[in-house]
Amino acid sequence: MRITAIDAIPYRIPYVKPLKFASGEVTHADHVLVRVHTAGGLVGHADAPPRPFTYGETQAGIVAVIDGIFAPQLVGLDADRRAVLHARMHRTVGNPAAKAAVDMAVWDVLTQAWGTSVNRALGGFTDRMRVCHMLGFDAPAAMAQEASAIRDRYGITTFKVKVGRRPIDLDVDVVRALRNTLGDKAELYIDGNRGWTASESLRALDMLADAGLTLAEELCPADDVLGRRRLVANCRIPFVGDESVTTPAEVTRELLGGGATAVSIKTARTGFTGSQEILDLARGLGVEVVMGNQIDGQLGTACTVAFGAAHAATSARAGELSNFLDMADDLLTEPLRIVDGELAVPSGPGIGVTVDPDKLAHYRLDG
Ligand code: MUC
Ligand code: MG
Repeated sequence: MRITAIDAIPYRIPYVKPLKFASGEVTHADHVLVRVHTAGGLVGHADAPPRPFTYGETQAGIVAVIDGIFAPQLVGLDADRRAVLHARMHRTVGNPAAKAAVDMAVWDVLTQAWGTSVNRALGGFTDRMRVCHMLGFDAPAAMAQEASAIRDRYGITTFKVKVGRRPIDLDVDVVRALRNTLGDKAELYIDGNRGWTASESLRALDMLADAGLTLAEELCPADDVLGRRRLVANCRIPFVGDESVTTPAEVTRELLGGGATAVSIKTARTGFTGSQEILDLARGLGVEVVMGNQIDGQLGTACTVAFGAAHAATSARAGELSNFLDMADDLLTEPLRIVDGELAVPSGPGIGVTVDPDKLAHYRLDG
């Protein structure tokens, strides 16, 4: 099944509720839809969300690297020769979201051809995951109100709270307000996106010792090597590496160097192939994983749940699968639905979803 063309289509959909966090802010989904066409007529889809504040990629850069480098390297190759495909893409350094989207679009088209779903091809452990909702910066009362509205409407009881502001009391007050509003049974964890120093992080964790947090993610930069090691050594809950662990080598370095004790897996940056490598590595090293969110739309979220539900370790805890709820619209013909706090893997072949041509025509930026 020969690859005949690869499209990189920039599009823009506004957010109803912009997401703010320590390393940046997202007001629009300025993403790139990647399509892989094959000789038999099947087409694979995936989404590339540029996150300049995390990986340096931009929307124009993703289009340029796919159009200018990856497509010429890959058109003509049989889609099932994924090892060749990866060897060619990895001649170019960086560009994780662009590479991940090509990888996932190829998996989409291959599994369609094989008459199965990505979820089943990867392991098919279960067909659904519990959902965690990510709460961006706001005042304590507003964040508590948002969380209770999400819980009441979608049955979600796990929340990742963005922290990393100064003074640290602001975020400490947010966590306290959430615990008071949601009660003891809600799961709460925090993500600093490198906003605090190691000492600020330790102070915040001390102040929140009785808040029942289950995870702490990227509270300070991994590049503050000794400070980070001291923080992680003194953290009583798993310390999740996110933007510091985007490749198997980084995972190994951070885990063995004491910079993290758990790993966030994001299909938006490692695709299905790289996410599988990171999952196997994390399992081999005996650390917990969480399915993270790259502030994905519905197509990206469908990829996360397809992978997360495919394995026991990735479906053990709630996955970050709901931030598409903050968007004004999306590209799919059938919207994803969160019911009783769970998201089911879409049931179609491949990734299981279909892009609506009218919506794409409306939101695409390339004419
Ligand atoms: C997260 O977990 O950090 C914010 C920045 C990014 O790259 O991903 C999001 C969520
Ligand atoms: Mg994070």
